[in-house]
Amino acid sequence: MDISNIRAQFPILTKKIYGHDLVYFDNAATTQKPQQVIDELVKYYTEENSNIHRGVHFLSQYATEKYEKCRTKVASFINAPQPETVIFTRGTTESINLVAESFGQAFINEGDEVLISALEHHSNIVPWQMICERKHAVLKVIPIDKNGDINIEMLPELITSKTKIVAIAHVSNALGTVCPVKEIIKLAHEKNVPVLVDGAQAISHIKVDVTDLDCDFYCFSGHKMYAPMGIGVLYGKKSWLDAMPPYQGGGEMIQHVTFEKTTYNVLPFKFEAGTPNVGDAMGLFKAMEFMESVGYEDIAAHESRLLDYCAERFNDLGYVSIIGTSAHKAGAISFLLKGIHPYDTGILLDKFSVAVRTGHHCAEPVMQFYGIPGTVRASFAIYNTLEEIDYMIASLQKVYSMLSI
Ligand code: C6P
Repeated sequence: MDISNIRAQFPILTKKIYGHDLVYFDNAATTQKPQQVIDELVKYYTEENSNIHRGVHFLSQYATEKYEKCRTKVASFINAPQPETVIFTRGTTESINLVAESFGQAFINEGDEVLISALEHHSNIVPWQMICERKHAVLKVIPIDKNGDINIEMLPELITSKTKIVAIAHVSNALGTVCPVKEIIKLAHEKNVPVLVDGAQAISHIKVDVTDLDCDFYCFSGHKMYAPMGIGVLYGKKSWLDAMPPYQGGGEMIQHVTFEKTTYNVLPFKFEAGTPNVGDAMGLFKAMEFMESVGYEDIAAHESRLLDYCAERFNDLGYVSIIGTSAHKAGAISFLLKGIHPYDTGILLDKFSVAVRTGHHCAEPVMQFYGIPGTVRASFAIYNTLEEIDYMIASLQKVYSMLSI
Protein backbone atom coordinates (compact mmCIF):
# COMPACT_ATOMS: atom_id res chain seq x y z
CA MET A 1 0.00 0.00 0.00
CA ASP A 2 1.35 3.39 -1.05
CA ILE A 3 0.60 5.79 1.83
CA SER A 4 2.06 8.78 0.00
CA ASN A 5 -0.44 8.19 -2.80
CA ILE A 6 -3.25 8.02 -0.23
CA ARG A 7 -2.03 11.17 1.51
CA ALA A 8 -1.93 13.00 -1.82
CA GLN A 9 -5.70 12.53 -2.06
CA PHE A 10 -6.27 14.59 1.14
CA PRO A 11 -5.54 18.26 0.41
CA ILE A 12 -5.74 19.35 4.07
CA LEU A 13 -2.74 17.17 4.94
CA THR A 14 -0.41 19.63 3.20
CA LYS A 15 -1.52 22.35 5.60
CA LYS A 16 0.96 23.87 8.01
CA ILE A 17 -0.18 24.89 11.49
CA TYR A 18 2.11 27.29 13.43
CA GLY A 19 4.68 26.65 10.69
CA HIS A 20 4.77 22.84 11.18
CA ASP A 21 3.28 20.15 8.96
CA LEU A 22 -0.11 19.17 10.35
CA VAL A 23 -0.11 15.86 12.21
CA TYR A 24 -3.78 14.98 12.40
CA PHE A 25 -4.48 12.41 15.12
CA ASP A 26 -8.09 13.38 15.84
CA ASN A 27 -9.70 11.00 13.39
CA ALA A 28 -12.12 9.51 15.92
CA ALA A 29 -13.70 12.97 16.17
CA THR A 30 -13.84 13.30 12.39
CA THR A 31 -11.68 12.11 9.51
CA GLN A 32 -10.35 14.40 6.81
CA LYS A 33 -11.94 14.25 3.36
CA PRO A 34 -10.33 13.03 0.15
CA GLN A 35 -10.41 15.20 -2.97
CA GLN A 36 -13.01 13.00 -4.70
CA VAL A 37 -15.47 13.63 -1.84
CA ILE A 38 -14.84 17.38 -1.96
CA ASP A 39 -15.14 17.40 -5.78
CA GLU A 40 -18.42 15.51 -5.60
CA LEU A 41 -19.94 18.16 -3.32
CA VAL A 42 -18.84 20.92 -5.68
CA LYS A 43 -20.19 18.97 -8.68
CA TYR A 44 -23.51 18.34 -6.98
CA TYR A 45 -24.09 21.98 -6.08
CA THR A 46 -22.68 23.24 -9.40
CA GLU A 47 -24.53 20.91 -11.75
CA GLU A 48 -27.08 18.66 -10.07
CA ASN A 49 -28.76 20.37 -7.10
CA SER A 50 -32.46 19.70 -6.81
CA ASN A 51 -35.00 18.50 -4.30
CA ILE A 52 -35.70 14.79 -4.65
CA HIS A 53 -38.61 12.33 -4.74
CA ARG A 54 -41.04 15.08 -5.67
CA GLY A 55 -40.13 16.70 -8.97
CA VAL A 56 -41.02 15.58 -12.47
CA HIS A 57 -38.22 17.67 -13.96
CA PHE A 58 -34.86 16.37 -15.12
CA LEU A 59 -32.69 17.58 -12.23
CA SER A 60 -35.06 16.28 -9.58
CA GLN A 61 -35.19 12.86 -11.19
CA TYR A 62 -31.44 12.80 -11.72
CA ALA A 63 -30.70 13.73 -8.08
CA THR A 64 -33.32 11.24 -6.85
CA GLU A 65 -31.68 8.46 -8.80
CA LYS A 66 -28.21 9.32 -7.45
CA TYR A 67 -29.50 9.56 -3.87
CA GLU A 68 -31.17 6.16 -4.12
CA LYS A 69 -28.00 4.74 -5.70
CA CYS A 70 -26.16 5.87 -2.59
CA ARG A 71 -28.65 3.98 -0.44
CA THR A 72 -28.10 0.85 -2.53
CA LYS A 73 -24.33 1.30 -2.21
CA VAL A 74 -24.56 1.64 1.58
CA ALA A 75 -26.63 -1.54 1.66
CA SER A 76 -23.96 -3.46 -0.24
CA PHE A 77 -21.14 -1.75 1.74
CA ILE A 78 -22.51 -3.17 5.02
CA ASN A 79 -24.17 -6.22 3.42
CA ALA A 80 -27.70 -5.19 4.37
CA PRO A 81 -30.30 -7.46 2.77
CA GLN A 82 -32.42 -4.70 1.16
CA PRO A 83 -31.74 -1.00 0.38
CA GLU A 84 -34.93 0.01 2.21
CA THR A 85 -33.40 -1.19 5.48
CA VAL A 86 -30.91 1.70 5.15
CA ILE A 87 -32.29 4.94 6.61
CA PHE A 88 -30.34 8.15 6.09
CA THR A 89 -29.93 10.29 9.20
CA ARG A 90 -27.67 13.16 10.27
CA GLY A 91 -25.30 10.75 11.98
CA THR A 92 -24.92 8.16 14.71
CA THR A 93 -26.52 10.38 17.34
CA GLU A 94 -29.68 10.84 15.30
CA SER A 95 -29.76 7.13 14.38
CA ILE A 96 -29.67 6.10 18.05
CA ASN A 97 -32.23 8.74 19.03
CA LEU A 98 -34.50 7.49 16.26
CA VAL A 99 -34.42 3.93 17.60
CA ALA A 100 -34.64 4.93 21.28
CA GLU A 101 -37.65 7.12 20.55
CA SER A 102 -39.50 4.98 18.02
CA PHE A 103 -38.66 1.50 19.35
CA GLY A 104 -39.10 2.83 22.88
CA GLN A 105 -42.50 4.31 22.05
CA ALA A 106 -43.71 0.96 20.73
CA PHE A 107 -41.95 -1.63 22.85
CA ILE A 108 -40.63 -0.19 26.15
CA ASN A 109 -43.06 -0.04 29.04
CA GLU A 110 -43.05 0.53 32.79
CA GLY A 111 -40.63 -1.79 34.61
CA ASP A 112 -38.87 -2.89 31.40
CA GLU A 113 -35.10 -2.79 31.12
CA VAL A 114 -32.64 -1.40 28.58
CA LEU A 115 -29.10 -2.77 28.74
CA ILE A 116 -26.06 -0.75 27.68
CA SER A 117 -22.37 -1.03 28.62
CA ALA A 118 -20.07 1.08 30.78
CA LEU A 119 -18.04 1.91 27.65
CA GLU A 120 -20.71 3.88 25.85
CA HIS A 121 -20.47 7.32 24.31
CA HIS A 122 -23.09 9.75 25.66
CA SER A 123 -24.99 9.28 22.38
CA ASN A 124 -25.66 5.69 23.37
CA ILE A 125 -26.54 6.55 26.98
CA VAL A 126 -28.65 9.69 27.06
CA PRO A 127 -31.33 8.76 24.46
CA TRP A 128 -31.95 5.53 26.42
CA GLN A 129 -32.04 7.43 29.71
CA MET A 130 -34.61 9.80 28.22
CA ILE A 131 -36.95 7.05 27.03
CA CYS A 132 -36.49 5.08 30.27
CA GLU A 133 -37.42 8.16 32.28
CA ARG A 134 -40.51 8.75 30.20
CA LYS A 135 -41.64 5.13 30.27
CA HIS A 136 -40.56 4.44 33.86
CA ALA A 137 -38.19 1.76 32.61
CA VAL A 138 -34.76 0.88 34.04
CA LEU A 139 -31.36 1.49 32.43
CA LYS A 140 -28.89 -1.27 33.29
CA VAL A 141 -25.17 -1.30 32.60
CA ILE A 142 -22.74 -4.12 31.72
CA PRO A 143 -19.56 -3.34 33.69
CA ILE A 144 -16.06 -3.17 32.22
CA ASP A 145 -12.77 -4.43 33.67
CA LYS A 146 -9.51 -2.52 34.18
CA ASN A 147 -8.38 -3.26 30.62
CA GLY A 148 -11.49 -1.61 29.28
CA ASP A 149 -13.10 -4.86 28.15
CA ILE A 150 -16.80 -5.51 28.61
CA ASN A 151 -17.53 -8.11 31.25
CA ILE A 152 -19.33 -10.43 28.90
CA GLU A 153 -19.64 -13.26 31.45
CA MET A 154 -22.21 -11.12 33.26
CA LEU A 155 -24.45 -10.88 30.22
CA PRO A 156 -26.59 -13.99 30.85
CA GLU A 157 -27.58 -12.69 34.28
CA LEU A 158 -27.99 -9.06 33.12
CA ILE A 159 -30.36 -9.94 30.29
CA THR A 160 -33.61 -10.72 32.07
CA SER A 161 -37.17 -11.38 30.96
CA LYS A 162 -37.70 -7.61 31.28
CA THR A 163 -34.87 -6.61 28.92
CA LYS A 164 -36.31 -4.99 25.79
CA ILE A 165 -33.11 -4.04 23.96
CA VAL A 166 -29.32 -4.18 24.30
CA ALA A 167 -27.40 -1.16 22.92
CA ILE A 168 -23.66 -1.50 22.63
CA ALA A 169 -20.66 0.17 20.97
CA HIS A 170 -18.77 -1.83 18.36
CA VAL A 171 -15.59 0.14 19.20
CA SER A 172 -15.15 2.42 22.21
CA ASN A 173 -14.28 5.98 21.23
CA ALA A 174 -12.57 6.69 24.55
CA LEU A 175 -10.35 3.59 24.78
CA GLY A 176 -10.40 1.96 21.35
CA THR A 177 -11.67 -1.37 22.74
CA VAL A 178 -13.27 -3.57 20.09
CA CYS A 179 -16.32 -5.15 21.74
CA PRO A 180 -17.32 -8.74 20.97
CA VAL A 181 -20.59 -7.61 19.42
CA LYS A 182 -21.23 -10.83 17.50
CA GLU A 183 -21.08 -12.84 20.72
CA ILE A 184 -23.25 -10.30 22.54
CA ILE A 185 -25.84 -10.40 19.75
CA LYS A 186 -25.89 -14.21 19.87
CA LEU A 187 -26.39 -14.23 23.65
CA ALA A 188 -29.12 -11.57 23.47
CA HIS A 189 -30.93 -13.37 20.65
CA GLU A 190 -30.96 -16.58 22.68
CA LYS A 191 -33.28 -14.61 24.95
CA ASN A 192 -35.14 -12.97 22.02
CA VAL A 193 -33.73 -9.55 22.84
CA PRO A 194 -32.78 -7.27 19.91
CA VAL A 195 -29.40 -5.51 19.76
CA LEU A 196 -28.46 -2.05 18.52
CA VAL A 197 -24.79 -1.57 17.64
CA ASP A 198 -23.23 1.90 17.78
CA GLY A 199 -20.76 1.60 14.92
CA ALA A 200 -19.52 5.20 14.94
CA GLN A 201 -15.93 4.17 15.69
CA ALA A 202 -15.96 0.87 13.83
CA ILE A 203 -17.05 1.77 10.34
CA SER A 204 -13.74 3.31 9.25
CA HIS A 205 -11.59 0.49 10.68
CA ILE A 206 -13.51 -2.79 10.56
CA LYS A 207 -15.43 -4.40 7.70
CA VAL A 208 -19.03 -4.33 8.90
CA ASP A 209 -21.38 -7.06 7.73
CA VAL A 210 -24.76 -6.53 9.36
CA THR A 211 -26.11 -9.81 8.00
CA ASP A 212 -23.25 -11.81 9.45
CA LEU A 213 -23.43 -9.90 12.76
CA ASP A 214 -27.19 -10.47 12.76
CA CYS A 215 -27.61 -7.15 14.61
CA ASP A 216 -31.08 -5.65 14.70
CA PHE A 217 -29.84 -2.06 14.29
CA TYR A 218 -26.47 -0.64 13.24
CA CYS A 219 -25.66 3.08 13.40
CA PHE A 220 -22.80 5.14 11.95
CA SER A 221 -21.77 8.63 10.84
CA GLY A 222 -20.41 9.50 7.40
CA HIS A 223 -17.98 12.09 8.72
CA LYS A 224 -15.96 9.46 10.62
CA MET A 225 -15.40 7.51 7.38
CA TYR A 226 -14.05 10.22 5.06
CA ALA A 227 -17.52 11.52 4.06
CA PRO A 228 -19.02 14.95 4.82
CA MET A 229 -20.60 15.90 8.14
CA GLY A 230 -24.38 15.79 8.33
CA ILE A 231 -25.03 12.39 6.76
CA GLY A 232 -25.29 9.12 8.64
CA VAL A 233 -26.96 5.76 8.53
CA LEU A 234 -29.34 3.67 10.53
CA TYR A 235 -29.58 0.09 9.35
CA GLY A 236 -32.47 -1.84 10.85
CA LYS A 237 -33.97 -5.26 10.27
CA LYS A 238 -37.06 -4.80 8.13
CA SER A 239 -39.32 -6.57 10.62
CA TRP A 240 -38.38 -4.08 13.36
CA LEU A 241 -38.51 -0.99 11.14
CA ASP A 242 -41.92 -2.04 9.81
CA ALA A 243 -43.21 -2.50 13.36
CA MET A 244 -41.87 0.83 14.64
CA PRO A 245 -43.82 4.13 14.43
CA PRO A 246 -42.37 7.14 12.55
CA TYR A 247 -39.79 9.22 14.40
CA GLN A 248 -40.63 12.62 12.94
CA GLY A 249 -43.65 13.85 11.01
CA GLY A 250 -43.51 15.94 7.85
CA GLY A 251 -43.18 15.72 4.11
CA GLU A 252 -42.04 12.51 2.44
CA MET A 253 -42.88 10.19 5.35
CA ILE A 254 -46.61 10.18 4.56
CA GLN A 255 -48.85 8.31 2.15
CA HIS A 256 -51.99 10.42 2.60
CA VAL A 257 -52.85 13.28 4.93
CA THR A 258 -56.27 14.51 5.93
CA PHE A 259 -57.05 16.55 9.04
CA GLU A 260 -58.63 13.45 10.49
CA LYS A 261 -55.90 10.92 9.80
CA THR A 262 -52.49 10.40 8.20
CA THR A 263 -51.24 7.16 6.74
CA TYR A 264 -47.51 6.60 6.58
CA ASN A 265 -45.13 5.88 3.74
CA VAL A 266 -43.27 2.60 3.26
CA LEU A 267 -39.64 2.05 4.24
CA PRO A 268 -37.25 3.80 4.10
CA PHE A 269 -39.28 6.99 3.58
CA LYS A 270 -41.35 6.48 6.75
CA PHE A 271 -38.24 7.46 8.71
CA GLU A 272 -36.98 10.27 6.45
CA ALA A 273 -39.27 13.21 7.12
CA GLY A 274 -38.50 16.42 5.23
CA THR A 275 -35.92 17.24 2.59
CA PRO A 276 -32.99 14.88 3.01
CA ASN A 277 -29.28 15.71 2.85
CA VAL A 278 -28.82 14.88 -0.81
CA GLY A 279 -25.44 16.53 -1.43
CA ASP A 280 -23.75 14.84 1.50
CA ALA A 281 -25.19 11.47 0.49
CA MET A 282 -23.32 11.94 -2.81
CA GLY A 283 -20.20 12.64 -0.77
CA LEU A 284 -20.79 9.47 1.25
CA PHE A 285 -20.97 7.51 -2.02
CA LYS A 286 -17.52 8.78 -2.98
CA ALA A 287 -16.15 8.09 0.52
CA MET A 288 -17.27 4.45 0.26
CA GLU A 289 -15.59 4.25 -3.16
CA PHE A 290 -12.42 5.67 -1.61
CA MET A 291 -12.46 3.08 1.19
CA GLU A 292 -13.09 0.28 -1.29
CA SER A 293 -10.17 1.48 -3.41
CA VAL A 294 -7.88 0.94 -0.39
CA GLY A 295 -9.69 -2.12 0.99
CA TYR A 296 -10.58 -2.94 4.60
CA GLU A 297 -7.82 -5.52 4.91
CA ASP A 298 -5.11 -3.00 4.11
CA ILE A 299 -6.80 -0.32 6.21
CA ALA A 300 -6.94 -2.62 9.26
CA ALA A 301 -3.38 -3.88 8.79
CA HIS A 302 -1.94 -0.38 8.47
CA GLU A 303 -3.88 1.07 11.38
CA SER A 304 -3.06 -1.81 13.69
CA ARG A 305 0.65 -1.31 12.86
CA LEU A 306 0.23 2.36 13.85
CA LEU A 307 -1.51 1.44 17.12
CA ASP A 308 1.08 -1.19 18.08
CA TYR A 309 3.98 1.11 17.21
CA CYS A 310 2.48 4.00 19.18
CA ALA A 311 1.93 1.77 22.25
CA GLU A 312 5.56 0.53 22.03
CA ARG A 313 6.94 4.07 21.79
CA PHE A 314 4.77 5.15 24.75
CA ASN A 315 6.09 2.23 26.81
CA ASP A 316 9.69 3.16 25.90
CA LEU A 317 9.17 6.67 27.28
CA GLY A 318 8.44 5.27 30.76
CA TYR A 319 6.20 8.12 31.89
CA VAL A 320 3.14 7.45 29.76
CA SER A 321 0.24 5.43 31.07
CA ILE A 322 -2.03 3.95 28.45
CA ILE A 323 -5.67 4.00 29.52
CA GLY A 324 -7.46 0.99 28.07
CA THR A 325 -5.25 -2.02 27.50
CA SER A 326 -7.62 -4.45 25.84
CA ALA A 327 -6.01 -7.02 23.55
CA HIS A 328 -8.57 -6.01 20.91
CA LYS A 329 -8.28 -2.37 19.93
CA ALA A 330 -8.91 -0.31 16.82
CA GLY A 331 -8.27 3.26 15.82
CA ALA A 332 -7.57 5.04 19.08
CA ILE A 333 -5.10 5.07 21.96
CA SER A 334 -5.83 7.01 25.14
CA PHE A 335 -3.01 8.04 27.44
CA LEU A 336 -1.77 10.33 30.21
CA LEU A 337 1.67 11.78 30.89
CA LYS A 338 2.57 11.06 34.52
CA GLY A 339 1.39 13.90 36.78
CA ILE A 340 0.23 16.09 33.92
CA HIS A 341 -3.33 17.15 33.17
CA PRO A 342 -4.53 15.93 29.76
CA TYR A 343 -5.57 19.45 28.70
CA ASP A 344 -2.04 20.75 29.27
CA THR A 345 -0.61 17.95 27.16
CA GLY A 346 -3.16 18.55 24.40
CA ILE A 347 -2.68 22.32 24.34
CA LEU A 348 1.09 22.01 24.08
CA LEU A 349 0.92 19.22 21.49
CA ASP A 350 -1.20 21.58 19.42
CA LYS A 351 1.65 24.10 19.47
CA PHE A 352 3.75 21.42 17.76
CA SER A 353 0.92 21.06 15.24
CA VAL A 354 -0.16 17.68 16.58
CA ALA A 355 -3.98 17.52 16.72
CA VAL A 356 -5.25 15.16 19.43
CA ARG A 357 -8.40 15.17 21.50
CA THR A 358 -8.35 15.71 25.24
CA GLY A 359 -11.00 15.39 27.95
CA HIS A 360 -13.72 12.85 28.62
CA HIS A 361 -14.46 12.24 24.92
CA CYS A 362 -18.22 12.34 25.59
CA ALA A 363 -17.79 9.16 27.62
CA GLU A 364 -17.79 10.54 31.17
CA PRO A 365 -18.69 7.21 32.82
CA VAL A 366 -15.50 5.68 31.37
CA MET A 367 -13.44 8.42 33.03
CA GLN A 368 -15.38 7.96 36.28
CA PHE A 369 -14.55 4.24 36.15
CA TYR A 370 -10.80 5.01 35.92
CA GLY A 371 -11.07 7.89 38.41
CA ILE A 372 -9.46 10.39 36.03
CA PRO A 373 -10.63 13.75 34.63
CA GLY A 374 -9.94 12.69 31.07
CA THR A 375 -7.27 11.42 28.73
CA VAL A 376 -5.29 12.50 25.71
CA ARG A 377 -6.46 10.50 22.71
CA ALA A 378 -4.52 9.91 19.52
CA SER A 379 -6.75 8.36 16.87
CA PHE A 380 -5.53 7.14 13.53
CA ALA A 381 -6.73 6.95 9.96
CA ILE A 382 -5.44 5.34 6.81
CA TYR A 383 -3.31 8.38 5.87
CA ASN A 384 -1.31 8.50 9.13
CA THR A 385 2.29 7.32 9.24
CA LEU A 386 4.87 5.90 11.64
CA GLU A 387 6.92 9.07 11.07
CA GLU A 388 4.02 11.15 12.37
CA ILE A 389 3.98 8.99 15.51
CA ASP A 390 7.73 9.57 15.90
CA TYR A 391 7.07 13.30 15.63
CA MET A 392 4.34 13.12 18.28
CA ILE A 393 6.68 11.18 20.58
CA ALA A 394 9.44 13.78 20.12
CA SER A 395 6.88 16.51 20.84
CA LEU A 396 5.66 14.67 23.94
CA GLN A 397 9.24 14.46 25.23
CA LYS A 398 9.46 18.26 24.99
CA VAL A 399 6.02 18.67 26.58
CA TYR A 400 7.02 16.40 29.46
CA SER A 401 10.30 18.16 30.06
CA MET A 402 8.44 21.51 30.14
CA LEU A 403 5.67 20.40 32.50
CA SER A 404 7.26 17.81 34.78
CA ILE A 405 9.44 20.20 36.76
N1 C6P B 1 -17.49 10.58 18.93
C1 C6P B 1 -15.29 11.50 19.38
O1 C6P B 1 -14.44 12.38 19.30
P1 C6P B 1 -21.96 11.82 15.87
O2 C6P B 1 -21.56 13.02 16.67
O3 C6P B 1 -23.45 11.65 15.84
O4 C6P B 1 -21.33 11.74 14.52
O5 C6P B 1 -21.37 10.55 16.64
C2 C6P B 1 -21.66 10.33 17.99
C3 C6P B 1 -20.89 9.17 18.51
C4 C6P B 1 -21.56 8.03 18.89
N2 C6P B 1 -20.92 6.94 19.30
C5 C6P B 1 -19.58 6.90 19.39
C6 C6P B 1 -18.91 5.64 19.83
C7 C6P B 1 -18.84 8.02 19.04
O6 C6P B 1 -17.51 7.98 19.12
C8 C6P B 1 -19.50 9.20 18.61
C9 C6P B 1 -18.74 10.45 18.30
C10 C6P B 1 -16.61 11.68 18.63
O7 C6P B 1 -15.10 10.48 20.02
C11 C6P B 1 -17.20 13.02 18.92
S1 C6P B 1 -17.75 13.20 20.57
